[in-house]
Amino acid sequence: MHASLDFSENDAALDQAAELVRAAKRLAVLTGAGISAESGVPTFRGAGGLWEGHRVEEVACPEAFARDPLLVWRFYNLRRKALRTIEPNDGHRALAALEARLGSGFTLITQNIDGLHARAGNRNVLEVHGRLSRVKCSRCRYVEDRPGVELPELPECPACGALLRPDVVWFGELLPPSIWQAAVEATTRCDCFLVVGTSAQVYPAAGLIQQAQQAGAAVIECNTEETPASVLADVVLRGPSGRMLPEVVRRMG
Ligand code: BV8
Ligand code: ZN
Repeated sequence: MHASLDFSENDAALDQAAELVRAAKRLAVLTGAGISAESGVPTFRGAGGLWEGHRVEEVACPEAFARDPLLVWRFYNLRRKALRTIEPNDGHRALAALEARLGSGFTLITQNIDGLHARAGNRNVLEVHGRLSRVKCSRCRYVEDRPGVELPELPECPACGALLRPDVVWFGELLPPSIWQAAVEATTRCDCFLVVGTSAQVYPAAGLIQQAQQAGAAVIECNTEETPASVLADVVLRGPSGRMLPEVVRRMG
């Protein structure tokens, strides 16, 4: 539904954001489920904290997988199937345009596991919570990435026969150390930090926003709602990223 967009209540903020991004030597971006909402991917919070009828903390954790691997696999297979029909939206494409423009001065840190940033053309993407299309063995080091393929209900490792699991970071699990390190480094070195579509409730990712601000970066938030990040932001773009981000890029000239 692309009604003719009235930017009036965001006009000044959009100009300020365009100015800050244009002046940035190093831009770091943190995205959450909200940037994929306009691609039809349900957000965690939007459904009242439910994903396909489950409280995500109850299915996205090692204990749930140990207790009921079938339930967890059904939850993830549903989302893997959805990956086949979703496409990047204009918000993803605006971030790809920013990377094309800024080159190595651009770092994209995403909490999303839908792979849409890579499909939109971004190359330097730090997937701090893993990737839904990738599975790994729960025992040996076997890993495979077969996007769009729905796995049998309880997939077994071809190398050792143990259960395969989604290669995503569950609650209570560590983020991949080298990816997390790169995310922290990009955050503390950037002079502009753009946070898009995250409720800023899941740590340690949400902590990057404060780290950017304390490192002296200008913080821009794009979100349809108020979040804990809003008070940390120098500029707030209160609207859908699929419309706000392309407008920032347009105003950069
Ligand atoms: C760790 C992969 C520990 C799985 C995910 C108590 C206090 C503080 C922290 C904790 C605590 N208890 C436990 C913790 C730690 C825990 C945590 O933070 N819990 C939260 C719930 C309190 N964190 C962890 O467990 C992390 N690991 O801490 O390890 C440790 C330490 C040492 C040694 C060993 C262990 C691991 C966290 C990663 C969990 N995995 N995902 C999967 O996806 O299935 S997190 C998952 O939820 C998503 O990946 C995503 O990151 C998160 C949802 O957050 P958002 O992306 O922000 O999405 P959300 O729906 O919430 O918000 C959407 C936003 O978009 C909204 O603001 C909305 O307004 C906006 N929006 C909507 N539409 C649009 C829009 N904006 C713009 N445009 C639109 N169109
Ligand atoms: Zn194995």
